[in-house]
Amino acid sequence: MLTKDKSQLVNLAATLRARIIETSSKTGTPHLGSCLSCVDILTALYFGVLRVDTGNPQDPERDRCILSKGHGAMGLFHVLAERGFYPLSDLDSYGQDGSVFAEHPPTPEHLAGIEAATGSLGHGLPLGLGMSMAGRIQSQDYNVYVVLGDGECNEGSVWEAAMLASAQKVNNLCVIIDFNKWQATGRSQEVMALDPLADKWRAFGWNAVEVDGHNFDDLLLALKKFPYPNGQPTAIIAHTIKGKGASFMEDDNNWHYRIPTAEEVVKSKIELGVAL
Ligand SMILES: Cc1ncc(C[n+]2csc(CCOP(=O)(O)OP(=O)(O)O)c2C)c(N)n1
Repeated sequence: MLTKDKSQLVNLAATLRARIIETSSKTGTPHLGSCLSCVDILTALYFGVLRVDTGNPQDPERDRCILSKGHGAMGLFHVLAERGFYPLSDLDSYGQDGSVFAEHPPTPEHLAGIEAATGSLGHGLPLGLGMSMAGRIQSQDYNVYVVLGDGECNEGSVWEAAMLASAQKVNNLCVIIDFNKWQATGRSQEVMALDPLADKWRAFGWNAVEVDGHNFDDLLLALKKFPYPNGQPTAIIAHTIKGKGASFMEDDNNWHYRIPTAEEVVKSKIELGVAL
């Protein structure tokens, strides 16, 4: 875990957003809105909570973090580069033929810091649950964090794993839901209603809290309260805005697929206060 104060985290997240927007523009790759909504969640995890060692990325005692909404890989790759898993310049090959930085999904065989190949939605939580149970069986003291999309919560496998996790009292497992209220083709509430989301997790036997997913005080408080002494797994429902960081992308689901022009990159950087 690295310790940074709140203003450092805010500045870091702005820089990461600018880099992500630039990568999308330069490489012509989509899912920008999806990446931007979970930047603060990933920043809080990797710079405030996770016990990972970039010098020993396979340390058996490391915390595990799975970005289950694998289409947000471009965001995760930038966070991992900043955290020191590889040089930022390596990301120049992102999304190109033969690159280990595959647009969708990340693969653990090729890249330090990636715990699971995700991208087909609904698999991160079952995988994370298996890792949590393995840790308990092997008496290893690590935590497992799984970042889910809200649309991803339409997948039945999410709820099957949720049921098993509480039945097994797996308390070293934490889900963070990037609740940006959109999925690829529309409003999550209209495609398949999720409300009341926190109560659904509670009904499945989980601790559930709701936070502002762009507020580091909120995020870190919730993340640091986990694991809870009642022995149950924890769901943090992080209310977020798709496209967060560039006013003209925020809450506009066109940015699930749209690629920013060079002018839009400049405009975003000005708004983010990041040097051009
Ligand atoms: C099993 C599966 N079905 C469909 C898709 C196609 N898909 C890619 S992103 C996406 C939307 C996911 O919405 P959400 O989890 O809310 O993520 P957001 O992009 O809104 O952050 C879908 C359906 C997929 N990747 N996997």
